This record gives sequence, C-alpha cells and structure tokens, in this order.
Amino acid sequence: MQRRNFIKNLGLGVAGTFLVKESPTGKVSNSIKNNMENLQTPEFPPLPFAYDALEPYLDARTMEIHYDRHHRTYYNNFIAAIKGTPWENVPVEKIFATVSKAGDAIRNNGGGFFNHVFYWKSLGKGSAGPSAALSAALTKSFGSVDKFREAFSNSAKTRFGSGWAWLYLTSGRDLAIASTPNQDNPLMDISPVKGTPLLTIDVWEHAYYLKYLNKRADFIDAYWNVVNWDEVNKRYKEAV
Ligand code: MN3
Repeated sequence: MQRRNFIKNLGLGVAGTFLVKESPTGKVSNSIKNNMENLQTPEFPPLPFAYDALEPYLDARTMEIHYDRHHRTYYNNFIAAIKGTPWENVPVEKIFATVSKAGDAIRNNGGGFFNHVFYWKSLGKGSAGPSAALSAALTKSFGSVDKFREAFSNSAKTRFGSGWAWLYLTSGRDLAIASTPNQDNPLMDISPVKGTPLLTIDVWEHAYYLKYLNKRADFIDAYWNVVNWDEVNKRYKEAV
C-alpha cells in the first residue's frame, strides 16, 4: 500500500501537491492530509516495462544500466540525504517547492529520483498520440503538434551538458517548453522555469550513449516513437 500511495503521489498528485503553499514542516491542507499521514520513506518503484520493451529505439542494455544503476543510485542517495532530517517522509514534489532550503544533496538526488520515475512513465509503445484537448492546446501554444515536437526536440538538442527538456503547464495555464540543467525540474523553487510537468526527456549522455554515441539528435528523434501519450494526456487532463 505504501508503494501504491507513493506512486500515486508521484504520478497523479503532481498538480495537486504543487499547489500546496504551506511549508513542509508546517500544517498541510485537508485535501492531502490523509495521504500525508500515511506516507513513509518511498520505495524504489519498478520500471513500468521490460528492459527491451522500447527496442530498437531505446536499447535494453541502456535501459538496464539507466534504471538499475543510475536511477537506483539517485534513489539511494536521496534516501540517505533525507534520513533524520525534517524532509524525511515529506513527498518529494513537496520538498521541491522549498528545495532551495534543503541543500544540494537533496536537490540533486531528489531531482534524479523523481525525474527518472516521471521519465519512465512518459515512455511506452502503442499510444495513439495527443488527445483532442491536448492537441488543441499544443496547436494554440506552438502553432501545430508538429511544431511543438520541433520546439521540444530543439530544447532537448540544445541543452548544453547534462539535463532534461520539459513540456509543462505554467501557473497561467499555458503550455511551455524549457530545459533544465543537471537534475533540476520545473517543480523546484530554484528553477527559473516553473510549472506542472507533462512530458520529459533525459538528455544526460547515460540516457543514449551506448546506442547513439555522441549523436544526441538521433536519440531525440527516436524518442518520439516511444512517448506514452496516454500518460501525457492523463497528466494534462489532471493539470488543467
Ligand atoms: Mn538519467
């Protein structure tokens, strides 16, 4: 049950918990109080598909190393960083809202933990594409769905060094695209771009180097074959 509650919090609760303004050590709104009371230190969630499920676009060896070594290390270091602190047992999205006060270990490893969970859930095969509602919003913000893909890809391709590109909903309810460095994300108070994340891509070299070597652009082009639009559509519906 704890794992289920936590996964629900990561995936479905992003929009709701992001709106909570109270400090992590203070009182929380009744709407999330019941969840909060039951929260314990998060477990490391399973990868939602087999290592080879996204072949040939994302290869099995990369997926195994990415999930079982890179992601797991962020998780282990995050758990070690929050242990015995006021941040222990606080939902990670809620930590992000005041992460500037939590220190670099929690910022970097909490970000690395959350971003990868969010990324895995953004991936899959066989979904039809953006919903009618999301397509309309993408067209309104970027000109067309194709132009959105081009802009998102460009953000990912031009992120200097390691980081992530995001489609997110701003507090003004507009769709926006931005990239973040390292393990930062738009839920963090220290991020210059803020909002509710809807879709992401990991452009650290470990996400693609074994198959694509230095050709980050080829990896980004292949990524569009394995976007889990059903999940993105659900996130959008819940966020607006
Ligand atoms: Mn990664």
